[in-house]
Amino acid sequence: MQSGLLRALRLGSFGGAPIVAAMIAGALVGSALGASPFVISQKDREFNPAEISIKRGEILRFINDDGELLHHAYLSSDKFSFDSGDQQPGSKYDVAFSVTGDYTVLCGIHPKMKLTVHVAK
Ligand SMILES: [Cu+2]
Repeated sequence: MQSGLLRALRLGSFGGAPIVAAMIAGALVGSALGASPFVISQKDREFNPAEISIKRGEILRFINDDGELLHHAYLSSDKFSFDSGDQQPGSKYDVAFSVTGDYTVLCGIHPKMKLTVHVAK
């Protein structure tokens, strides 16, 4: 697919070429920086990473990476809330953060687990 795009560039429809070049650049940047969904591991009674900055509408994927422990990610605030329910080992739960703000996600089973989420516009 990429070689097809490059060939189109070389053959050069003058109006379309800059747009195609911008699309290729965007794809490369996206893969280099990582993209939504962003994986949050729950293991050894910690969220990893413990802090993350995303943009509104992007998705966090909570994965229980523990062998035996349940986890239960939740967020309760005036602006935005979610509740994963009890998560079995190996299970995942996706949350789209649709409202900008700074949030603290907690685990209903392990009170010391904290994840700070910054959601920008
Ligand atoms: Cu937990």
